[in-house]
Amino acid sequence: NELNTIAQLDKLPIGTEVDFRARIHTQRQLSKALDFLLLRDQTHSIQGVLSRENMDMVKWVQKLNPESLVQVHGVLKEPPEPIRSATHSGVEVDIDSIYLVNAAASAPFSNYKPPESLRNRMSSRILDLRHPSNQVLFRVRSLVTRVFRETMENKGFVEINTPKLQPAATESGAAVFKVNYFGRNAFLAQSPQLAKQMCVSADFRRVFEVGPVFRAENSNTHRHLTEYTGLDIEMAIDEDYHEVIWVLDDFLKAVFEAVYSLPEIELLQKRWPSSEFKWLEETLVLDFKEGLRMLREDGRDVEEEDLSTPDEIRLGQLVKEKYGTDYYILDKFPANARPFYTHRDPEDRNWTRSFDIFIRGQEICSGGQRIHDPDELRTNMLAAGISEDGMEDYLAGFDLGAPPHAGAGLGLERIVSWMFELGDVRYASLFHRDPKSLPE
Ligand code: ATP
Ligand code: AMO
Repeated sequence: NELNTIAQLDKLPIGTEVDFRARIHTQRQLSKALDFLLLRDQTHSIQGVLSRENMDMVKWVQKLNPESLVQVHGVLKEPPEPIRSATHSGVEVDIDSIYLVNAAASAPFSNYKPPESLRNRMSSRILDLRHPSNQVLFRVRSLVTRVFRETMENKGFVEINTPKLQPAATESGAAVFKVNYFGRNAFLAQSPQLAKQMCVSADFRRVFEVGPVFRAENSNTHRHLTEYTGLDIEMAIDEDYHEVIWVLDDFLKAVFEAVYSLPEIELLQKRWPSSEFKWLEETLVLDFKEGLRMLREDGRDVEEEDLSTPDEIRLGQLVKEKYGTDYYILDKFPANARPFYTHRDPEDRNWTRSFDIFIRGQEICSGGQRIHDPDELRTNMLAAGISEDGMEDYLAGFDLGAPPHAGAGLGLERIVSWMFELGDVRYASLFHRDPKSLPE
């Protein structure tokens, strides 16, 4: 007989004999005659009742630590005062027998009342991940990736896996991890930027990747990881780089729809309460210059170079007030703020054909049109102080005639963290890496 999940027990008639596996969440001795066990599986819980007629069994169970994995045989019964919720069973189980599947040693904290601080929780990440809110969070993460793959495949994109060991830095600006490659220097990819452009030069037309991205930035913020998961796309464009924006817009709207209609989402929101996420049927694309104007009108002293993080957050609030959306696109960034491969605006070369995407005032994506003219690209690299060493294969693609193209990269942890206002990207990373990770 297959074991039931706790969620399934709720749907069976009272009096049914059931077998299921669960962890001991808490134990309470509330009356002289009975012991109560709160039993938990991935996302659901149920109350188990042990009669004290079998004192040997009661004493044995009392010695088990919370988190111990047990297999229960019992009969479903109506509780005196049902406390049904979406994830707590409305029925109880009268326990006939209980077997220890595997014992848990004494845990550093109780998942019944886990600590609130990130640091304390991360001190025992496996225990923390067992918490139902995390079980849901990582299903959400998986769903975002699935929607990404589905959307891109439906639009004729090919999934690629680009090398993470690179001969040169792949992203100007972001710092790079150096590794010893048989006595030579190699670098961990700071993005699939060069390789995905090379695929377009190779006439793949439309490509996407889900893969690790390494950044050696010593940034101890709630938004920076040293290893994160990038969702990247690159495509040949017919007329205009906004074709990339509309692909991403379809993807993100499909994510919002799918994620906010998950039934277990309340478990996530119980732990991380967040305001309702609003988006418009027709996505707002705001010019960077208009963003600057809104910030200045608000009394902020902003430069034309780039926006600081507090400026971005304030702009997010101003956009929300004016347009009623938590999701928008900021378009046509100044050239100073963008990497060497970014296509300039031919009308005014201080500006570019590039954009960022924001949710709740926080950046989740950067993208834009790329330079496809080899001479212009070499001139830009020289101006940016980027050596051609290690870039030969990349540049060869342009010398062979690359199609006009555009693309973008999104940070998976940032999408999930800002959608649900987790407050820190570390929560959305399984075993996070930041500048303080790894023992000395
Ligand atoms: P990008 O995707 O372009 O890398 P980002 O969100 O990672 O964007 P960066 O351009 O890398 O941002 O970093 C610039 C912003 O990060 C600055 O505005 C600064 O506020 C913030 N920042 C970076 N490092 C730190 C730090 N150690 N402490 C606080 N803030 C930091
Ligand atoms: P960028 O450097 O802006 O652009 O990175 C793209 C997206 O990746 C996420 N991100 C991060 N997430 C967690 N920790 C970090 N340290 C971190 N740094 C960046 C953000 C960001 O928007 N090659 C370009 C993309 C392109 O033009 O195709 C690039 O890498 O969500």
